[in-house]
Order: sequence, then C-alpha cells, then structure tokens
Amino acid sequence: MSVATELDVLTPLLAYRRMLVIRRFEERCLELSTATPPAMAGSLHFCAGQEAIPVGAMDALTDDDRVVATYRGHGWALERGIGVEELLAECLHRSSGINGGRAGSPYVMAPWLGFVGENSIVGAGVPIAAGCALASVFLGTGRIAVVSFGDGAVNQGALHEGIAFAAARRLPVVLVCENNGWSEMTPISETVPFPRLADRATGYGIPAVTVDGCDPFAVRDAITDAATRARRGEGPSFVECDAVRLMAHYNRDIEHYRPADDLEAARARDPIPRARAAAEASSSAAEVATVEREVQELIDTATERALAAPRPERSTARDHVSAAIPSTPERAPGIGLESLTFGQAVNRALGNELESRPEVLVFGEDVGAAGGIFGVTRGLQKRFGAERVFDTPISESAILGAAVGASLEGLRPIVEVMWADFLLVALDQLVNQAANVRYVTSGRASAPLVVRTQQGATPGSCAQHSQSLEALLAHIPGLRVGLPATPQDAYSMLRAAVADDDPCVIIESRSLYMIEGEVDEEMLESVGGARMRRAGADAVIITWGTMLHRSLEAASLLASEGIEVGVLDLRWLAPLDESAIAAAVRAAHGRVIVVHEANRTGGFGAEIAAGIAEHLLYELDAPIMRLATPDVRMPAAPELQAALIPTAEAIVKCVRQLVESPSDSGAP
Ligand SMILES: Cc1ncc(C[n+]2csc(CCOP(=O)(O)OP(=O)(O)O)c2C)c(N)n1
Repeated sequence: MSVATELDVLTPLLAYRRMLVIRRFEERCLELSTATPPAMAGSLHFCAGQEAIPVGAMDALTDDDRVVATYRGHGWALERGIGVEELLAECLHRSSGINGGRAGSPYVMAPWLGFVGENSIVGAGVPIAAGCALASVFLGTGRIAVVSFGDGAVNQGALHEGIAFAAARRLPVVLVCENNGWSEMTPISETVPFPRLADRATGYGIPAVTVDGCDPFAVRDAITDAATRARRGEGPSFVECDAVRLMAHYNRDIEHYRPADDLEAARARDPIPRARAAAEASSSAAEVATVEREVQELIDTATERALAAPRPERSTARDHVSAAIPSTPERAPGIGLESLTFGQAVNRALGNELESRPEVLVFGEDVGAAGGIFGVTRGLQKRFGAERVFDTPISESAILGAAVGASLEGLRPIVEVMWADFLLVALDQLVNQAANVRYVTSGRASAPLVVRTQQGATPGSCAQHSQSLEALLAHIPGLRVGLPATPQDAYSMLRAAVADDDPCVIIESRSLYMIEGEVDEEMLESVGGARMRRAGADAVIITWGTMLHRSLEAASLLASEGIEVGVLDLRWLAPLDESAIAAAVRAAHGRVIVVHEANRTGGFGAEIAAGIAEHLLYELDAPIMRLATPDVRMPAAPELQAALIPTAEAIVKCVRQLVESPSDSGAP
C-alpha cells in the first residue's frame, strides 16, 4: 500500500482525503504563483481533475514499486510519499525542497522513495520505467514499475519504443495513460483519429483497458489487475484513465482555445465533489469535516514553513554535476600482456566486467547471439547467458532509457548504439535524462550507465554512417566522453567507464577495430587523463580517436626532416585533462596544432584552442592551428572522403608552417 496511506484499505473517506490534499496543494500553488509579486516562479502544471489516478494507482502498489510520473505529477509525488512541505518548498525553489530547488514543479525526482521522477519530456518516462522493470526482473525483487503519461504522449516515439521494449521482454510495467482530452492546447481528437487511446496498445500485443479516471476505485481495480499480471511475469498492460483537466495546461494559461462547453463538461465530472459525496455516504458528516479541516491545516502549515525556508545558497550552484573522480585503481603493469585487436580488447573488457560485476548487463541491437555487427560482443551471451547479454528491438530511445532506469536501480548497464549517427534519434535519454540525475538529486542518485558506440568515416560509408559527433556529447555537463584509440585504451577506458558513477559514452572507431596492440588486462584506471604518445619540442599535435594514428605518422615523417613534434592523445574529452594540455603546450614552446576527424565548426578543437588562449596565451609562440574535416557532409566515395579527412601529409604541412614561420601561421 502507499506510503501515504495510514490504513491498509482505501475507503471512500481516505480516498477523499488523499485527493483533497492534492487539490488543495495545487490551489495553494496557483495562489502563490499568481500573487503580486509571484511567490512561486516558473510554470506549474496542475493535475486538478486527475487526482483519482495516483490515489487509485497507489493503492494497487507496494511501497517498493517504482513510479515514473508525467510532468503533471504533483499527485503522484505526494502519493508516493513526498511530504506536502517538501514538495511545496520544491515548487518554491527552496533549499528544503525535495530536490533543493533544483527540480521545481515539473521535474521532481526521489528515486530513494521509489519515485523515479516526473519527466518534463513528454513520453520519455516509458523507456525509463522499462529499465526499472528490467532491473526488477534481473534482481528478482518482484517490483513493478508504473509509468504515467498524458494522452498527447501516445504520439511520442519514445513511448512507443518503450512499450515495444517492455513487451518484447515481458517486463513488469503498468502503463497509465491519463487522458484528460488535451495535449497542451490541442484536443487529442485532432491528433489521434479514434476515440479509445487504449487501442494503440493492442498493436503491441498487450492487454489494454479504459476506465473512469475520476473514480479512484475504478483506477485501483484496473491497476491491480495490471499489476497482478506484471508480477506474474505476463508483461506490460495499458490502462487508459478517462479524466478531465480542470485547471488549464499551466498556471498562466488563459485557455482562449478551449470551448466553454468542454470546460463545463469537465467541471461536471470534477472528481472531488464526487469523492466527497462518496465519503459522506460511508462516513459521518463530522468525519468528513475533520478530514477537510486537517487537510487545510496540513496545507497551511506546510505553506508557512516552506515560505520561511531559506533559498539555496548561490555557492552550491555548481555542486553535483559529476562525481569526484576516484583515485586510479592499483595496477600491476606487465602482467598478462597479450596482443589483441582493438575489437578483441573491447570484448575482453566486457567479459571481465561481466565476470567481476554481477550488476553488469550488456544489451543493444544484435549484441547477443550474433555478437554484434563488428563481432565485438561475440561469445559473451554464450558465456554469461541471455539474461545478461541480450538483443533489443531497434529502439535506441528504449535502449538508452532502459539503461537509465536500470542504472537508477543499481545495475551497471553497458549498452551498444551500433553507430554514433543513431545516437541522434535517442539523445534525449542521455542529455535530458541520464546527465541530469546527479545534479537534480544533489548527488543522492546517479545514472552510472555506459554507452558504447563507434563513429567516423570508412571508405564507402555514407553521410548517415560517418559522422564524428563527440563535440555534441562533450558539450553536455554530467556526461563523461572518452575516445580510445589503441587496443589498451579500448580495454582500460571501457573498464574505467563501467567503474565510474556517472553516465559515460565511449566512442570507438570502426576504422580502428582491426588494429593490433599489446593489452595488459591489469591496467585499470579511472576516467580522465591524456597521454603524451610522442615527445617533441618543436610543436605539439593535440588529438584523439582516429587522428592519433595519422598524427603519429605525421610526427615520424617530420622527424625525418629534423622537426620533433609531440603528440598528445586527449583520450577523454570529459573530463578534460587540462594540466596535460598545459604541459604539452609549454613543452612545445607554444606551437600547437589541434587535429580531429570531426567537422571543423563547433568541433572540440575549438574548445581546446579557446581553453589554451584563455589560460596559456602568453605561452603561445604562434596562433593555434586547427586541422579538421571541413564543414562538408561526408560523401561515400573513398576519393572524396580522402579529399576531406585530414591526412598525415596535411598534418605535416600544417606543422611545417607552424614551425617555420610561427608569427605568420594561421589556419589552413
Ligand atoms: C518531447 C516533448 N515535446 C513537447 C513538449 C512540450 N509540451 C509540454 S506538455 C505538452 C502536452 C502534453 O500533453 P499530454 O501528454 O496529453 O499531457 P497533459 O498535458 O494532458 O498532461 C507538450 C506538447 C515536451 N515537454 N516534450
């Protein structure tokens, strides 16, 4: 039963009380936000008219089940056990708020209470709920995950991917559609050409019902059935709750678009008077009056206290973006040196992680039985079983979202996104979801997942299978981004990523999968840290990924001309090893060239150059040069690719220019 429930059985009086708490809470928020001056900043989305849904649902759940809520989620938050004062203080952005003012009204999260969170990205909670449910099955906890979303969310890709994922694996998920008839300012009838949204679910082969979402008991019964099926291992179910929206889309919405009769019809179905009538029919008038008085007192006291609470300290605004990097693990160099290809080194790292950490799962498209399209996960499913290494639907949002949910539950998912280009269809789960968890929860929760992907151009690869996208990811606070370029790094950096407590993206290079090198399995490290791959005092090439090899080739060519150029392999763009960059710039007497395969404009090279200019300007002997793929889409023809991607010869030319006439040099 709900943590908010004092009694085991939901009575009409109790249902009324709990629904009234939600209603009065929101009325108070509306009051505070429309006061002059407003006491509450920002947008608030009220669930008035939908209170029966969380109240009924919670009665079908155990305290241990997980709730992933719609952004219109005050009711779910209160019902899952967040106190009125803590929630109100959060909406007031006070330090005593459940998220210390970092979440505000629409993004409250408290995974430690089973409240995985609201989600301000429509539909995004479904894949996350699938991940929570995946963890439940794997860990055998018996928990289910309930995810709520609005009617408009049934048109969202992430929702469909999440359902496909959950249905494919028969995960214990209950999908609760809160159909209030409106998607922001558009009636749902305009975007779904049939009346019953539950019909959408039948295409996934899962049971679906429609119930009166203004009746907590009808909701409870439907969710109890769905939860029972989920607990029996029969997979997800869809419960459409037919409800009403009483308070507009958000606090300042004047509803100019809404027909008067629609609002009137909604008011006629207001669940609060109905719940009151039911309470009066089964309890005395004095009991009902007591409930009303107590609820009012609860709201008034919470308001007084929340308003008096301090605002967050400005000095804390940068805290909890990422965990502190742990010290480098003990290593024993020289033990177990073996010659492996880059791809084999990744496979070895995955095998060792699966072996040493029972909480590691590996999943993605084709990674199971087939071993991945590049053979990198070959043999792992056979060795560790299909519970731990498995194939997924072609649903990148669901793959990443499931990783978010599973990581919140204490697992360490390592997921493969076959091509970095495909990350673009699912970035929400990395950027808006995974990267936020630590910050919004002030470090009380995190999403320690690892995404492995590969990128770059190879002869014949088209414009949708060639891009180098690291700068997009390195731009996001909260994400770690590493680009191994040697078999040893492919091994050690992946293991560092798994050990790290934050979301990490490891970007491999398809063109490097077959290169061979010595790998020391005992060589463990923490995330971060650049490596000087070659010393040289005439200039330094700062690079990463595929360009490391071209830079080293260029350095050898230059050495034969008597020019000694250093090569710094950054390896991790986040965290960035700024001290290694500074040391390299100084050792090269301020002659620097940054080389990368990604397009030039907005490439990470610009960040490196800006950082050097900011901190080391007076160490520079010449303007910093950048060599990158020009701002062109990537053609498939090998001849055209070769005309664009930096070659060793092009690097040599730039370095010569830099070394020979430093003061005149500029970008090529
Ligand atoms: C992915 C995404 N697209 C658009 C929005 C902007 N937006 C916020 S709420 C909303 C309407 C959602 O409608 P529905 O799912 O029916 O939920 P309801 O408002 O009825 O609770 C929209 C479009 C968003 N937050 N996320």
